[in-house]
Amino acid sequence: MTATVTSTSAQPAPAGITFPEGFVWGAATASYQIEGAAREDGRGPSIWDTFSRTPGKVHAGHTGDIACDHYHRYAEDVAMMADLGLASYRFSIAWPRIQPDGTGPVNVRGLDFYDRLTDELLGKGIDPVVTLYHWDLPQTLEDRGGWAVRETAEAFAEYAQIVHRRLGDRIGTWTTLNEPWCSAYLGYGSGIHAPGVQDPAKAFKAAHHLNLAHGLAARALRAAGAKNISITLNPCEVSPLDPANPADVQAARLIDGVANRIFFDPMLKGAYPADVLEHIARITDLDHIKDGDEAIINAPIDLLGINFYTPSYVTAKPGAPGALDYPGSQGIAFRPPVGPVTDMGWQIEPASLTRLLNRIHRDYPGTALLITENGAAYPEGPTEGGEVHDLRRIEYIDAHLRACHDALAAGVDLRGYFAWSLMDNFEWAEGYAKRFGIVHVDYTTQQRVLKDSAKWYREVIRRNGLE
Ligand code: IFM
Repeated sequence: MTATVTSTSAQPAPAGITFPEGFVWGAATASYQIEGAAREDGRGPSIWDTFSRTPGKVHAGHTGDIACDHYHRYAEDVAMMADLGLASYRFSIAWPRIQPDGTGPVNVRGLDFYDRLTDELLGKGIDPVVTLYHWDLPQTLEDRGGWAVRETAEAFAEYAQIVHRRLGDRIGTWTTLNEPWCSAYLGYGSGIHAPGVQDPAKAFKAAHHLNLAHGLAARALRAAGAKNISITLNPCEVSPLDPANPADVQAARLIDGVANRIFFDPMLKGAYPADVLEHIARITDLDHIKDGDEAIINAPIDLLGINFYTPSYVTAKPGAPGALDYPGSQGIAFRPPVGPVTDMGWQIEPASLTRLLNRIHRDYPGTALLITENGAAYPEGPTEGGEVHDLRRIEYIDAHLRACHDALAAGVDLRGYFAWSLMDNFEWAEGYAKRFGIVHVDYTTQQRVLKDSAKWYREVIRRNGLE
């Protein structure tokens, strides 16, 4: 059965659209969120094992110990991907499976798992897109300072080479990091993610060392023969609440620097913006940024992954405490969401994605883009008949695909779209309480059920477009 997208407003139904030939249709997951098998086959502990065991950090004390048990059910999951017609699958590799201590001895059984998964995908004609780091840092590295120290960036480049040596003959696309914004600012700024540190200076040091890790790994992968090298960022379109108010415009510029340009500019232009460096210098010295670092971070990439969910609107508000995940944002207030929101409380504004893609195209010309994540959390579960009617998710994805198409029409070099997520999973601090999957997972039985959105997405892929 194919779900029909019905408009909830009085607007006429939107016209059908077709995507360019070769547009890549995929779905994405991440290791800690789905694999489980947290203590199997020599895997070492990660910061998320520690964090999720720390009382009060994760909803209801949930952990990724079992998650979707994908480590054991990967073949069944790949068959499901094939049934959906996915051309590509984006997954991440758990560093602690490969080097349980983050440096030193390699755990071959960890590599074996990704070898099996890769072969299973290729056997079904699905192109594997690998992310080397999606937040599960080996705990030993955190004990030595984590992303706040330079050694972690150097260790990451070594780990990248180890994985490439084993899988480089079969993996086409290599993504270094997923969303360094989250690792730096949620991990070391607000502390709502592992390792749970609240220290603005460390947050900025982490941002730089993540940038450096990307550059060092990109260089090493290129030297080893990798062809398609990328990073995934989660840029946010930050708008002034009142565009006519210079103070609001200045507030938006500051947040844009901390959220976006601190990553984009060294990677794609080879230098941190002056205003961002000035801002960081108000919080910590700049000794952690060494001569030559920006050139390393500027290593050429072939593709830039964009994860998009929601926009931000900010206003200057003297006395406002600011947000810990935007260090130094005192005096700035974030407008609460307006209009419809997802189960995460995130405002739904597809046109913001079009504007964001156009802006990246304008400010960083020549960069090929891929939507590596987009989707929505909604709670719908199976009816008595065993179906999951998640119409709101279909509407969300439909609207964001139209936004992508608008960007394509404006000349943006957008190569594909990956739905987040293939299946319900461990949503970090929210545990299993938030469901992003187009496939429903019953965590008691581990049964997978295609939601209406998955059946609808299958038709979108088949048609290479929307009705
Ligand atoms: O689940 C996360 C994913 O791991 C990274 N991007 C955002 C998703 C939804 O919060």
